[in-house]
Amino acid sequence: RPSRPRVVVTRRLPDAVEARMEELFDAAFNADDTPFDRDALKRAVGDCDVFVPTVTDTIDADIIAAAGDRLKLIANYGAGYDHIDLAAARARGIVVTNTPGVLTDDTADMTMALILSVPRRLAEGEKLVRSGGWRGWAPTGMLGHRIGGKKLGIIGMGRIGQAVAARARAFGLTIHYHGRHRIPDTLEAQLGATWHENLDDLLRCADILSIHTPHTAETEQLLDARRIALLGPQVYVINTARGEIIDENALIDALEERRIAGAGLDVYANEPNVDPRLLKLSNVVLLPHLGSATFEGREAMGHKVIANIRTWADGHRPPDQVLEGWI
Ligand code: 8YV
Repeated sequence: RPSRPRVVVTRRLPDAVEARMEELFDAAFNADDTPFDRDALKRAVGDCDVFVPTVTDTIDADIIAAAGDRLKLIANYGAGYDHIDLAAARARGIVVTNTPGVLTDDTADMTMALILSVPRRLAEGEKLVRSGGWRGWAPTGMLGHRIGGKKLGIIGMGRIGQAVAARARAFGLTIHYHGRHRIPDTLEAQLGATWHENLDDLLRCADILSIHTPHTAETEQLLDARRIALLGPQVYVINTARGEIIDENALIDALEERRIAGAGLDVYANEPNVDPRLLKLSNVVLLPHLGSATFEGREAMGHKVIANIRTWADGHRPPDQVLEGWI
C-alpha cells in the first residue's frame, strides 16, 4: 500500500483536518465545496487510492465501476453510509469505513432540541416575535404540550438512540424502544427503557416518536402510511436519522390533516429539496441536516477518517471498517 496515498475528498473539510491530511497524504479537496456531479465523481474515483465522500455523494455501482484499479479504500466522512453501494465496493475489493461514535452526542443533543421545540412551539413563537406580531403574554397564549411524564418511543437503540434516551430521561420522559437488537438488561435498567418486540406496539404507546436506525433496505419507509395511522393526534414525530425511513408524503398528509400533532425533521427524503407542503405547516420544525454540525464534531469526524486511512495504509484493518453483512 502506498506510504503517501492519493486521497481525494469530495468536499472541503475543517481547516485542521485538511492541514493534517496534506501533511500525511497526497490530498486533494473540492475547492468549490459544491457537491460533485456524476461526471466529477467518476473522474475523482478514477484518480485516487483513497476516496473520501460525504452524505451528499451517491456512490452507486456505476460510480464504483469508474474507479481506477488503485482505489482500495472509501473512507466515508460520516456515520451513515446508505449512499454507498457496499456490495459493488466489496465486489471490487474496496474497503469502506465510516466515522461512528464522534457525532453521537451532537446528534442526540439536536434530537433533544427538536423534542423540546416542537411540542413547546419554539419555532412558531420565535417567528411571532420576529414578525412584530406578539401582542403580549396571555394565560392561554400559544400553549403547547408538556414533555415530562410523556412516553418517548425510540426506534433503533444504538449509540445515538441510547444517548437520546439518557437525555430524555433527565427531562422526565419514560423510554420505550424497538430495534434490531434488544440492549442488555443492565443498560435497559440504567435508561429505564422498556423494550417492545413489535414496532406497531411501540407506535401505539408513544407520545413522541424518535428515529435512530440506519437507513437500510429493511428500514426504507419503515414508517409508512399504515404505521403512521397507528400514531394518535397528540403524537409528535422526530427524525434526525434519514428521510427515507419515513414515507414523507404519508407523514405530510397526517400532519396536514392533524392526525398527528407535529414533527421535527432534520432530514428529508430528497435532500436538499424539502417538500413545499412542509413549508406551509405551522406544526413542524425543519432543520437543514444539522445533527452533527458542531466544530468539535466535524473535526473529530475528520480525524477518524485520517485514522482509518493511516491504519489501512499501514496494512491493517481500519478501526471503522463497515462490516460485511452489516446491512
Ligand atoms: C454527517 C450524518 O454530517 O454522519 C451521518 O450519518 O448524517 C451527518 O451527521 C454526514 O453524513 C456527513 O457526510
